[in-house]
Amino acid sequence: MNIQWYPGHMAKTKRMIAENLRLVDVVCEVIDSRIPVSSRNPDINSLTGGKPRVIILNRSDQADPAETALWSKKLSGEARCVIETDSKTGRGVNRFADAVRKAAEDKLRRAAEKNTNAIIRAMILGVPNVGKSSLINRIVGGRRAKTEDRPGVTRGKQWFTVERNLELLDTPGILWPKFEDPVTGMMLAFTGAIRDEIIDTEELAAKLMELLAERYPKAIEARYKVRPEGSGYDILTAAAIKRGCIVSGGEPDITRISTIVLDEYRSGKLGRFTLEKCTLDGSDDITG
Ligand SMILES: Nc1nc2c(ncn2[C@@H]2O[C@H](COP(=O)(O)OP(=O)(O)OP(=O)(O)O)[C@@H](O)[C@H]2O)c(=O)[nH]1
Ligand SMILES: [Mg+2]
Repeated sequence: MNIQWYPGHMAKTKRMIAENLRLVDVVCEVIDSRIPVSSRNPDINSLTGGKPRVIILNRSDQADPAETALWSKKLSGEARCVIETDSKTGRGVNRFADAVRKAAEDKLRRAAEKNTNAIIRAMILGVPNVGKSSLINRIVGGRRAKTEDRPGVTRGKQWFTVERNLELLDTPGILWPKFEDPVTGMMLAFTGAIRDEIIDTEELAAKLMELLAERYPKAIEARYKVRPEGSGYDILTAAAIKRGCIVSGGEPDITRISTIVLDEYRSGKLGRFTLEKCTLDGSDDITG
């Protein structure tokens, strides 16, 4: 799958992270629980220069819970704290402040020794549409950060005060260099991290169907009343016929069924699916 992206974004990303890094004590890396490999920056370790990190497995409500638990365990080797959240309902978000304080415990201890008050500042980092601003709204209460169901909503950086001693920096979603890798690009497109306008909807839906039919055949069978066999296009075609998506002339309407499948996957109607499985042997460790 060929997804166009502008050149030079890598340099811009590096600059953005470097500039903000000087201002914070903790980096909060927000990951999409459905794609814990593709939604991570492969250069995160070098880019964040050893700053204490909290990993947030967001959208946990949309992922396979058993898989998320495995990922949580695996990623705990890379962060001071890993938490699972659903920023839509707020589930798990109550663990956030403590996680950040734990990550910043060196600074807090030094301040306590000097009898001073330390303000902990944390930067929220992640791919577009993963739920960074929603997470912040859940933490601070209300709808102070702008959120929308499409990538590219947050434009500039913005500070939020959680409590007297804790401040959060919301940042625009950024795509990573590995995004040019076709599998990574596809995973990010499935979940909605990449604008749909630059993607071939039918090709994307066919690829998603193929993957889901392989991983979660029963769910596909139950939802679309089709046999989860053959190519992604074959399954889409069968689903179009079952759903009555037919164009004049009697041909199956692949465009329409493609949009339906992508929407149903993204809204969670199909079920809780993790598209990237966790192996605990370290073979899918992308940060090296
Ligand atoms: N189901 C579910 N939806 C979520 C979750 N977190 C965020 N969303 C939804 O995802 C959409 C995007 O959320 P945002 O908070 O705007 O995402 P963002 O990471 O700030 O996006 P950018 O600013 O564009 O980078 C919104 O429609 C949210 O309601 C979650 O944990 N579960
Ligand atoms: Mg945002």
